[in-house]
Amino acid sequence: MPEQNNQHFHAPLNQPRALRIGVAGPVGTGKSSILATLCRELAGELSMAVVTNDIYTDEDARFLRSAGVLPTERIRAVETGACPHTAIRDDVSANLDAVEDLEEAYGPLDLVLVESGGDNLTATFSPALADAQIFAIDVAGGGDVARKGGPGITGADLLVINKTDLAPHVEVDVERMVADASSVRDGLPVLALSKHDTDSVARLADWVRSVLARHRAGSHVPSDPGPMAPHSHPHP
Ligand SMILES: Nc1nc2c(ncn2[C@@H]2O[C@H](COP(=O)(O)OP(=O)(O)OP(=O)(O)O)[C@@H](O)[C@H]2O)c(=O)[nH]1
Ligand SMILES: [Mg+2]
Repeated sequence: MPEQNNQHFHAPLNQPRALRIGVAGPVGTGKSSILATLCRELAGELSMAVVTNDIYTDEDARFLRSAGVLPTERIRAVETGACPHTAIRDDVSANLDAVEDLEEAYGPLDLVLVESGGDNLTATFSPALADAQIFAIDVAGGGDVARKGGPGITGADLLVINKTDLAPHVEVDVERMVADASSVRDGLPVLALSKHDTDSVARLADWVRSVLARHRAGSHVPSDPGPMAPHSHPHP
């Protein structure tokens, strides 16, 4: 999709930079689909760009470009070459470069979405990269995932329990899963989502609008869900 005439897109003059929202979660829980959904819902009212992270490929960026939800040049891929959490938490410079390049090329932007590579339950964004973060789990991973905890489940700004349309096929009680998640989140929101359920998609878009409103008002404070569990990497 070629760059459109986006003259009607503009960020308020007093807005220093776009809101950066990170989307993290285990492999295959629907992160790219969430980005595609948000682009579909919001690109008509907000000036947006996207950064994806993959370990070895630019698969997610290609998926989003082919979905036609944003002008292709507004979708950048970072190939992390290492565990995804490294690039969203330990050394965010490649991601920050990509976000800043997009802002310079197409700014002023309202919203930049950053997709983490699929990682484990403990990977979260550094607040130096993401102003707010969504953590995605899905019903297909099992109803007990919400009880397993980890900083994304307990502390992300929004926890998405995704693919609720599949719940009957995998014998998961969505209400129970939402209740389990809510009980460890100390009042933070939990959203049961399916890309096929327009009401849930509208709630997701409204959540982003509400964070953006707070960001623009200067009242949104990025919070850190916490670091990942202790682990080590072998070095060559
Ligand atoms: N039924 C159903 N399938 C979904 C939904 N959201 C995503 N999927 C499917 O789940 C699969 C994985 O979705 P992706 O969006 O690629 O997941 P991801 O988390 O980005 O995957 P990685 O980047 O590889 O970790 C795809 O086949 C999607 O079509 C949903 O709401 N319902
Ligand atoms: Mg993906």
